[in-house]
Amino acid sequence: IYVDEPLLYDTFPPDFMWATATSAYQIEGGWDADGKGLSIYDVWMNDSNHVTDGTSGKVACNSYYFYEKDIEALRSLGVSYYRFSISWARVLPDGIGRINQPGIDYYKRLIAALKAANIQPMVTLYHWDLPQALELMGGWLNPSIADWFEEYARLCYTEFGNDVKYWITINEPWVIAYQGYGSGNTAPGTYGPGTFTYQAGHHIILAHAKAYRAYETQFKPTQQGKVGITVNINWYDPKDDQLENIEAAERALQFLGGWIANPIYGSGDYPDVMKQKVGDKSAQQGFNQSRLPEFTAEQKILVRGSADFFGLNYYTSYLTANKIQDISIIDYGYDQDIESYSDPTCYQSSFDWLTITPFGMRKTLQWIKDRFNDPEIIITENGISDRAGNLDDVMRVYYYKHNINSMLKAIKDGVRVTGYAAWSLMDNFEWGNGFTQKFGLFSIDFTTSDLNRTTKASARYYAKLVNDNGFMADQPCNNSPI
Ligand code: PNW
Repeated sequence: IYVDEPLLYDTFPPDFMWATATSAYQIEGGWDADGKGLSIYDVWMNDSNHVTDGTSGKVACNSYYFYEKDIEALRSLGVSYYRFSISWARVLPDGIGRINQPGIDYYKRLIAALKAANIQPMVTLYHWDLPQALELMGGWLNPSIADWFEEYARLCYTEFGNDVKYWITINEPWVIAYQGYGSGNTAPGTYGPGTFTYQAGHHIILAHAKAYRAYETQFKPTQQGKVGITVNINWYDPKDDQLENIEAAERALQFLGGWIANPIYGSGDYPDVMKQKVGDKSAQQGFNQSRLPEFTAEQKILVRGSADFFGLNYYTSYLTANKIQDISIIDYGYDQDIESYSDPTCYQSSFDWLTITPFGMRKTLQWIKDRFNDPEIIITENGISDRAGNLDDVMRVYYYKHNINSMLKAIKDGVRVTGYAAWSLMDNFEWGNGFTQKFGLFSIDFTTSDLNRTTKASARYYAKLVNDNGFMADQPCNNSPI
């Protein structure tokens, strides 16, 4: 199943987009500054039981005030792009209607300062921080959210679109739908693992498509940018070469990635295997229709082809086996009839779900190319955390070196990867893990008020790689044992 290959010493295409990524709630702070409305994370993180260290993103990296420090760090990396997200409630405190001008002004200052530093913005419209006012109307379970999101997207295209050429509508629909409205493990904490999960996912796809079509028809002709969505996919290998396990691994990938990607980049509809599994189980469970919603013919036309590139967040890989699950449990996870686990021979990070599996990067990219019509792909996140946060972060250097090399191999295989964003620029508020899981290329001492960004070894390594635009055989660090 797995054949290790030596590092490839070669460079990336000349215009390859090197970047780092962050998100609004994880870095901005200023949670109630200058007329910002509340988001579901302001509400959720107010309950210290929801965060392992009892903290919140109220201040975080304080980028609302300290964004110049972020730009200084980006400048020292030499990256040409910065992926950040806009806080919906900062620009539209009620989610729709009333505009908060100071919020608009903040993003204008940030974008202007980035461009002055020769760094292009790559902007995510939605990285999970839904305005609380919209959650009170049902959030992602209300079909009207497609229109609410379109209104918000139009405002952003209007205000920032002359300077933003890459838009990501929504970050990781899987997390929003399953964690937010299924298991209820994160905001807004709604529980409906086998029902709400699919309904939220459905509305996310439609919201994305409406925002894409708004850009395509009214903004693209003059602004000439690209709009995509970011899907999180981890790689699933079968645990052995038995057919039922090979099929289980493909099923896992289809439930995770195909769920969102097949409607948008593939046939315009959910993957067959999902329709079949969820449909059969729903019938056996006594539902009079599938728990997986159906797209109307009109919606399929709206959704199909509604992206100019494929945003991929890739972190890790699992081994997979077929496992027929208990039919009495109504849950997106159980619907898949699989079990999966981390390969114990791979390095386990401090985060339970994340082992270092660079080979999965190349395989995931090839899988996307093969299943979804060879789209342009931008890696919008890839990274690893530790707890100690040492400046001498050799394990992170290893992770980036080998994952980026694996991506280079995929490019040589013919996959159209045009950009890469490391997660994350700096240590930040890692959702339910607070400040205990550190993903940064730069370290921040959160006990100080200046919150200075300090270079880690991984930042120096990444800067060199970016500067070389790839891997030079004569660089000593490229030949080192890590
Ligand atoms: C991403 N998984 O989420 C998010 O986009 C970031 O905001 C976050 O900080 C980062 O990963 C690190 O956690 C993921 O279970 C959540 O495979 C879960 C998974 C992957 C990515």
